[in-house]
Amino acid sequence: MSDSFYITTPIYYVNDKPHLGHAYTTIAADVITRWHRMNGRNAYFLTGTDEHGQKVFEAAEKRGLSPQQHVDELCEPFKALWTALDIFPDDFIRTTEERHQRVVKSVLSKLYEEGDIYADDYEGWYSTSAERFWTEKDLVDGKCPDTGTPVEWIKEKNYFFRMSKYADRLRDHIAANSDFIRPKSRKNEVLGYLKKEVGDLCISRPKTRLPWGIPFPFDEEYVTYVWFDALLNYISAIGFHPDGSTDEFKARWPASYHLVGKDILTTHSVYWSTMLFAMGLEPTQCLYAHGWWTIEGQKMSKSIGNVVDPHLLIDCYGNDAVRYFLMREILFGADGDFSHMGFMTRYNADLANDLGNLAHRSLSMTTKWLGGVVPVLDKNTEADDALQAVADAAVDGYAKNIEQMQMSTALESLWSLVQAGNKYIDDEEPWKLNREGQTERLAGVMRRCLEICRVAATLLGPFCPNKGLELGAKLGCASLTVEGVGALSGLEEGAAVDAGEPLFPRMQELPERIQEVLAGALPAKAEEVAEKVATKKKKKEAVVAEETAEENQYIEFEDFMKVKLLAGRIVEAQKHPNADRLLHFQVEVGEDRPRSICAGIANKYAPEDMIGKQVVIVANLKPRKLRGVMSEGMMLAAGDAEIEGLVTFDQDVQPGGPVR
Ligand code: ME8
Repeated sequence: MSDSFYITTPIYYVNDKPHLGHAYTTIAADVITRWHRMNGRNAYFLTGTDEHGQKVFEAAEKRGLSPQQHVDELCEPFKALWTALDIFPDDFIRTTEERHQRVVKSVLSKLYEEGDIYADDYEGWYSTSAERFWTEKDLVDGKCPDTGTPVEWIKEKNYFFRMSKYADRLRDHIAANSDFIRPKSRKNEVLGYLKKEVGDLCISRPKTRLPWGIPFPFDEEYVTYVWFDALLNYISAIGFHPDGSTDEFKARWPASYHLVGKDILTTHSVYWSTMLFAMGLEPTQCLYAHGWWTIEGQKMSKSIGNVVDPHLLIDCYGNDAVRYFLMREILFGADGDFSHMGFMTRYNADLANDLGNLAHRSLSMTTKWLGGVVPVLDKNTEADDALQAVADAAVDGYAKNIEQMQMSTALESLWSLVQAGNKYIDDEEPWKLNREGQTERLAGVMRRCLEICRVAATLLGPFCPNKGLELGAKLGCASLTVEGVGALSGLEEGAAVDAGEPLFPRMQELPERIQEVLAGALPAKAEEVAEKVATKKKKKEAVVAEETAEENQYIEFEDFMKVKLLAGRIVEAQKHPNADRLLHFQVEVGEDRPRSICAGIANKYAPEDMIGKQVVIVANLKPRKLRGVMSEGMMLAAGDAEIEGLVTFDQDVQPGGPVR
């Protein structure tokens, strides 16, 4: 792989504020850039704003501003959003900038001189909303096939780009380069489009109709078609000029990836590639068309009022969680639905539970039992070797997938390790190792858990840069390097660890602001959500209570008080008729008759030695039959599988008296 990696997003129209869709493409570009940088590659990431054209002109008119005032204002929310999402592009290009306009004009002149741009009369159906001409047969019910809006018949002189001249070369290029258009299904779509005859592209608009655009250098009556202008941003930003480009341009072109939504694949694959051919440049290495987000099952639209403001998500969920969700929830290339419940479910399952629990358990046990420093590894057992194998496979799967733009699958691969880490804790039972004083093994087990946290912190970095670093800091890890990341031995022994606050606090219900927005925009949805939240909340509370009890090994005093412990005196004892392990007793507990109780202590005690012994029994356990004999309580004893000794009293006590 070449050292230079150049990735772009579409440049977004400044006819409105940025929304979730814009955030999606730009987050993806940022994640990939971060990954390549982590691997020491010379990555360059470009985004920007598309500031000419009909849509922007109309938006400015609506606000009563000059187009320039309007675009100067509206490019700011895009820049601000990228900062809020911790996205730091290397350059942000605006098509109204002089550096861009200069290149567009030079390209127009050059191609005009070379005959690839020519003037002709044009007649056709013009759609203002789609900003293009259509033929009679393109129309659907006499309307624009793209936007469904009315079209008007226009005859006028225009300038054309000789796109038809390069159509065969494009067909050949697609056939010879299987990775040029991805995913594959999109490539087939473009090939289908190219089966039809490819005409020339009308690239001018008379100033009388659209005064807002880059004027033609050789005909001041015309401005450049917004797409011809906008596509050139990918090369104007990095120093292309038809009369001589910069060294930077020569080093970076062709771009590694243009990330685009599926809506603008044709313009990129057909218009842009043929433009590049005409300029004597190589096409981009890969056009990656991703899918489309719907919102709570509906198309995102201003009229429905369901346009998602990314700032609301950032404020309510945190920018790392938003980045994680968008990258994890759908495969890059497929369509997907954004719903707040879906967000909460994934957030809780992946971040609060899987990763949050692993980190919290590993760090708090290390703090409690091992002095809060990275402990020493012990010799690998079979289970440890198996864990290392999972780590190797997870890291390998992550790298392969992220290199292929499969961010969701990469995260899935990382999560296989996080989940294996949680299972390792359950299997190795560090609390038992601690109880039994097996300090060396306890240290080894905890060390491996912390190592998994390090792998997660490192590989989470491109997706959740803040949380990755935060987890790294908790592990006493000053730098998280990707080289050799999967070896479960990379932490610094003796470094101080810090459990601190949970990385991703569990969400019990949707934040109030989100509930309000839902209620305002989609009342039915809000009701449905409220209902789902209530049931989920109940279920979750039960799970949380259970988990907390298990995790902390603490119970509330009231819970302890529910257990009825009584002093008892054994009055009869015999072998259990059907089980060698069990003895069967009659125990006096101050009731009108002794209780029948079975206990698994036959390995330690003979029945005849038991008569008269004072014991502690759990008196309110639900009675149950043990191998055919009713047991109406449990006798307390020390030991786990094997009984070591019965709990008795050092003084005579009254049978039936409470034990606290
Ligand atoms: O098309 N789901 O700009 P634009 C996913 N200026 N992605 C979405 C989305 C959704 N619902 N909605 C928008 C333009 N996007 C031109 C581009 S490039 C030389 C010129 C994303 O503001 C997606 O990347 O309409 C889509 O391609 C882009 O926003 C369209 O942004």
